Amino acid sequence: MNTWQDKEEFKSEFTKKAHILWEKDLPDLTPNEVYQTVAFMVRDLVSEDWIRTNETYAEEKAKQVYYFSIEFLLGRLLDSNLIGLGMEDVCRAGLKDLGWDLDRIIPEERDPGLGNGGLGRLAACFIDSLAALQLPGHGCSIRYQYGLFNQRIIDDQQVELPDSWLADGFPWEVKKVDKAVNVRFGGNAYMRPSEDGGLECVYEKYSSVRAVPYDVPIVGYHNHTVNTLRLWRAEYSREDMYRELSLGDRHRAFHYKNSVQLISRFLYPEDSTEEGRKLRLMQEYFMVSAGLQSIVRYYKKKIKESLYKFDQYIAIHINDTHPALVIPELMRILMDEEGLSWDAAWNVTVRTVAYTNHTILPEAMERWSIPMFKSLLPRIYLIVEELNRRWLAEVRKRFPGDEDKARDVAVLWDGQVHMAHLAVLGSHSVNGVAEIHSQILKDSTLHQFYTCFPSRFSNKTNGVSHRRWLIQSNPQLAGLLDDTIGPDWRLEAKRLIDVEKFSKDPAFLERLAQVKQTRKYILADYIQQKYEVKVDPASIFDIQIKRIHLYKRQLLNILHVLHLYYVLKANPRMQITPRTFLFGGKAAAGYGEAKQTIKLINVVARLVNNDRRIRKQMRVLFLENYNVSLGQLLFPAADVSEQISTAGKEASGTGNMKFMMNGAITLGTMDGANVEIHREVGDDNCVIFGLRANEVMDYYIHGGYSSWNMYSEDADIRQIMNSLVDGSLGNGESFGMLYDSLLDRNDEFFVLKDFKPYCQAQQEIERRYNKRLQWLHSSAVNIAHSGYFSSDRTIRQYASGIWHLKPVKS
Ligand code: Z15
Repeated sequence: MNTWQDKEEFKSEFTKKAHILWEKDLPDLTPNEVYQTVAFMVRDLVSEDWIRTNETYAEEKAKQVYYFSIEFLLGRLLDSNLIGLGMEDVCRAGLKDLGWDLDRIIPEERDPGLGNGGLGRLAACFIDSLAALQLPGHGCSIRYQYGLFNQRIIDDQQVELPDSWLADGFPWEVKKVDKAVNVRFGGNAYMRPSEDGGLECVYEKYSSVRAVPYDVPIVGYHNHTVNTLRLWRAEYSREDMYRELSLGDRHRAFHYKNSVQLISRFLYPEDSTEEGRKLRLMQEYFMVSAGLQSIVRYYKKKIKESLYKFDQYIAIHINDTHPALVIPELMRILMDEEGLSWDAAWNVTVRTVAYTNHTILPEAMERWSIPMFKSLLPRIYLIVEELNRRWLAEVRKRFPGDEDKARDVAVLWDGQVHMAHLAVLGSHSVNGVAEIHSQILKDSTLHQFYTCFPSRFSNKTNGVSHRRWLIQSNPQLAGLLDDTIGPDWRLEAKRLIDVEKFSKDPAFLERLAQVKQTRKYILADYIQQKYEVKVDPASIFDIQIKRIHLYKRQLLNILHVLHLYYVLKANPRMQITPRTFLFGGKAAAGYGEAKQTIKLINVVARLVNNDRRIRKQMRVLFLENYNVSLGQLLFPAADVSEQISTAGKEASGTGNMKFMMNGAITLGTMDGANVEIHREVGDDNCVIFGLRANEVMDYYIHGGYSSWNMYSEDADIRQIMNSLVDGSLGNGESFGMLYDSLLDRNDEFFVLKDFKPYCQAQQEIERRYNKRLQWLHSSAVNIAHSGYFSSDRTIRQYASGIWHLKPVKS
């Protein structure tokens, strides 16, 4: 069975399933039990197609891509799977007859928070698009027992609570005990002469970790394709544990057990920064080795072709450098286990692997200390050492005496393993995630590599799943679009361009305004229920939601809010269009400035919201625990999308696309994908301000920027800056770390430099908002042009330009 014929069939299946699962009468079920019952029913529906899809791929020997990512930020799966199967209406009607509301059942699912931010959510959109396009592609990652921390705000500050998302079970996973593999750490590795007169590797005294896969179905859109996300869990091997115990050393035995289980216990909470800790390196190798072993095993069992042809059937993609150890690990398997020569193994490896870079921030570039790397992964280190030796010999031959070049492309340098260099060297394809970002890679970050391998470099501008971020998040807008341009856009997001014809049609614009108003009411209700705070649905909803980071400049936003507050205080007669400033996002637990930014937002919020006169004109709110589900409430309700990173710093951004798809107007810098959004919609339909990337670059190279000058020459800047440290924001609060980063450390991200241009851009937003029809027209133009930013377009580009995959009908 892979559908419910009608609601009657749903109800009878539900009754059976609930009885088996809970041994309770239906009226006694808790909402969570209802959720789980429906989830298990959906899994039953999927299983036939899931098996069929795998059989078809194997029978046709279709080329498949494995997308390795240390994060997959899936969000809830019940609703998306119901939509994918086309079963949402039947389910809703059946539940209604039984006395439940699907919209109240859906929130019972806990967000699988197996990611931090953009990188992890991109991976989730990508596997969604692969399945929707019937492309043979699967995800590979870690089944973290604890996802990204839950954020609470206590006394204005972020507090991190553990996210034990698996506590009540996860109905979507299937444990595959028979597919477990071993991953080895530590010990000694050395080369010795082999019988055939060559060299072979001896690897001994290692300890083994059992990697057990948990498979999650990734459901296509109305097409019977079901791909797989394989999540690996680390378990101790009973054998090893009993051996230790039999040797009489209980402490060693339990230490072994605990240290093994730690590998898949926590997701690291850093986004776009790197901590360089041993456990993280263990996680990376654990995922890579387990994933590759299972791919090679599949290849030998089902494809049964020569390993020299591996790349004709298998593509491996690495999402940033975290999985870059696939390169030496594939070399190891091909040489040590399959007997290929170095050169043969290297050819296969390079042709198989492709790499996406997601950042140019130096603090996010992964580097491992050689002593740590070597002691944890001795065999892998030998391979890295050898590939580095061969590579530098080649570079020094081609460019004699150019040691600057050698340094810029070395994998081992200054006592460190440089993962981005490993990734570029061992891949046939390197791409950035937006045009400006890919250009910066070629011009600066990876310039020397670009001169060596120009044809490896390309751009693949990011995208987002219009199924999750429009169909699922905003059914009101989706319905209006169906009424206006027909439903083709659901299958082909480019068709959204047909909305442009209606972008001056007053009747359509009126309905668009109603949809936005409805979504603002829904959000206002949620905020009222959850925080007991009133927001005015008639005000402009101005939203910045993303990880908290200095380069993303939440500071610029909140300092403008503070400035506006002072202006209103000083001019009691002044009237502005009422505005609600909403913020959301998590700060890495160890990132002091980011945590202080959250506190500043909350302190300013109290100042503003407690002022009886001011709060009629503006409100400020920091929403706790921003995650995928909260995003699904926020994007549809936004009027203004804050995308204000320092130009050149945000590789792409993807929230910008979700806002656009939901009809918000971008207020942004010329950074990341904002550049392409601006090109799509034009100056009239977004508001761009601030330094350009080349200007920022010139300041870094030639100097000439002094934030002290900005401070001393501008009274408004002086006022807001002083308030950070003079205790005037209430309770004598002081924000020394932020003050120092802006003044003592010369404002690395040009917050003060861009402050006045940002204030003017905010006034421009207000001017445009008050020309109601023109604003609605802009909103429609944004929706019409958001089709380009569907991850379906991105994935088609990867599939044809990098992976060479073709769709396979299931
Ligand atoms: C992350 O979320 C991103 C880059 C990283 O290097 C890491 Cl470690 C995490 C983000 C970028 O900051 C963002 O601009 C981009 O849109 C996203 O990856 C997806 O490419």
